[in-house]
Amino acid sequence: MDHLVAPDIAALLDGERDVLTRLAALLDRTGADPDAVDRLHEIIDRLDQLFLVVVVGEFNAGKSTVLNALFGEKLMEEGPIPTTAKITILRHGEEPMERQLSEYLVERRHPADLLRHLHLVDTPGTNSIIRQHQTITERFIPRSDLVLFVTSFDRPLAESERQFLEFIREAWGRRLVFVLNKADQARTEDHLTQVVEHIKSGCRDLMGFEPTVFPVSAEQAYAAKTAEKESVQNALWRESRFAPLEQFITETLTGPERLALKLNAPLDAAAKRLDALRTRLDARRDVLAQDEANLAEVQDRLDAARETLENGVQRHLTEVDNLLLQMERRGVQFLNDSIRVSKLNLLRDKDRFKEEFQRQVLRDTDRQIEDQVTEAVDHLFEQALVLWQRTLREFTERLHTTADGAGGDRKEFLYNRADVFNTVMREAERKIQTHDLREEARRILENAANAADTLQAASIGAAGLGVLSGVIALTTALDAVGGFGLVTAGVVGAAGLTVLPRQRRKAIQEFEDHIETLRGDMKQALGAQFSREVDTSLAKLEETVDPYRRLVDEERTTLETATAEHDALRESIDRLREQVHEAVGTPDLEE
Ligand SMILES: Nc1nc2c(ncn2[C@@H]2O[C@H](COP(=O)(O)OP(=O)(O)OP(=O)(O)O)[C@@H](O)[C@H]2O)c(=O)[nH]1
Ligand SMILES: [Mg+2]
Repeated sequence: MDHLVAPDIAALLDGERDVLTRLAALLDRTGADPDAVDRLHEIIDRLDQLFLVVVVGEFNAGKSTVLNALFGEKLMEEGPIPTTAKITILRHGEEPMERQLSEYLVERRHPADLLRHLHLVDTPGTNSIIRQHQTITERFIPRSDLVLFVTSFDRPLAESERQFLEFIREAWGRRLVFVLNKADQARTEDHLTQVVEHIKSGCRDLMGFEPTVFPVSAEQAYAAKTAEKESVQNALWRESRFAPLEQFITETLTGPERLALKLNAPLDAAAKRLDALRTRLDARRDVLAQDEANLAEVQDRLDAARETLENGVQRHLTEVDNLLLQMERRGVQFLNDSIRVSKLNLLRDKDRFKEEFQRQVLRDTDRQIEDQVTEAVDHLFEQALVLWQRTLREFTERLHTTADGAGGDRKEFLYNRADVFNTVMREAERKIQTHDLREEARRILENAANAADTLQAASIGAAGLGVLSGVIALTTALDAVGGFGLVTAGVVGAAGLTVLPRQRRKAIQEFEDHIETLRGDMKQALGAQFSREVDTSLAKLEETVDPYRRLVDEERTTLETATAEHDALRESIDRLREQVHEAVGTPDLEE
């Protein structure tokens, strides 16, 4: 483009190329619509090409006729049905010729001087039943530098046009001027003025600015240019009101204004895409905040779960202690009843004494303790599962509720999260259900027994008998009995009889002391074991949330990086806009 070779302009174009390239990369990284990214690349490709004016509008509005009137030649096919099916780019060429550039793109060369300064583009009409026409045209909008929006007198600013305008202006920031065609259909001047005002106020409400509107009759303008008689030409030309539009295209758009438009167009597009990105990032940040709240909630639940689980276990540990207390009571009773002169036979028979002790005192206390521990383990896992299921169910429900209310990208995003969480939930259940409770209980008992054995180092050579309660209780009992030397027959004589009450008291005392120690040891060892068990269960549950946590961490990083890049791009655009303004001014197409 002739004007664009100046070095400062070239530098501005480089700046724009850089911004657009960075933006395209950012959009790509943040999962934007790939079509939008393609459109940005097309803008980049066109940066240093000739000014591009695209004529758009609904089918039958008269776009092709406007172009034909401009050239005074039937370059484009006209017709009362959806007619133009391809984008046609009019470019300068000494010899008229036509070639197909791609499936929906035709290039037509024409020697008109105007085309040395700009490219004009005819497009398929929107809002026809041929949906493809609209798609073809929409795809082409972003790379335009200026849009001529042709609407017709018989249906100015229809609802479908409103949507298309939003796309042109809000999605891509294209600048536009209106051509109100078929002005010849207005019965009075007043009618025409009303329609022009209608378009202006409609635009003000819709897009916040009053556009330039050219009311014309393209048909009359064409007829004027092709009429034989000069008088007819002049009359028709005046009636067509085509002159201001022609002047705008051939003078304004070939003057300095064109450069201002040309340099601002890519910045406008970039700013709009950045706005859209911002909206998406904001939405994702909302979701992230929810995710973070959800994770915090899960953590709170786990903390609360710890208390519930520990309380549950505690009940069983108290029961174990009760069993030992009952055994103690029976033991005291037994020793009290047995260490008497009347029971000398029993005292002399070590085996029988042991047997009686076992029958009356120990009974099946060891089995009962084991049952309690198994129940505690059972309870622990059951509780953990219930708590976890509840937490996850609530969580998933919340995700789905949010996702149902959300649209587009965000919906998909939330469903992805719900999926991750469903996987987490299944995994948690699987982990919990595959626990072998008996096995777990035995492990706890063994560990507790080992701990208790170490504490009770004095309780002699009884290791290896296996079950904790049996080992310790029996050892204690034997120790208590053996401790005062009644077990050998020889010792018991006349002297022995006198000391019997004292020895009874001593035996009971020692037995009570042993049981006391045993209770303390049991409490400590089992308590420690269960506490560890609770930790492990909670850690396992926490682990199952890890994929989700990682997802949230990743998303946080992505959003932080994208936001920083967004802000940097915004600054670059603002800076470039100032530089463009200083170099070539700012286009003003509004009234
Ligand atoms: N009364 C009147 N009719 C016009 C005028 N301009 C065009 N027409 C008629 O409107 C119809 C559509 O004109 P086109 O130029 O083919 O319209 P288009 O916008 O290019 O339509 P598509 O290519 O289908 O999108 C034709 O029948 C034209 O003759 C005008 O100024 N006044
Ligand atoms: Mg057409």
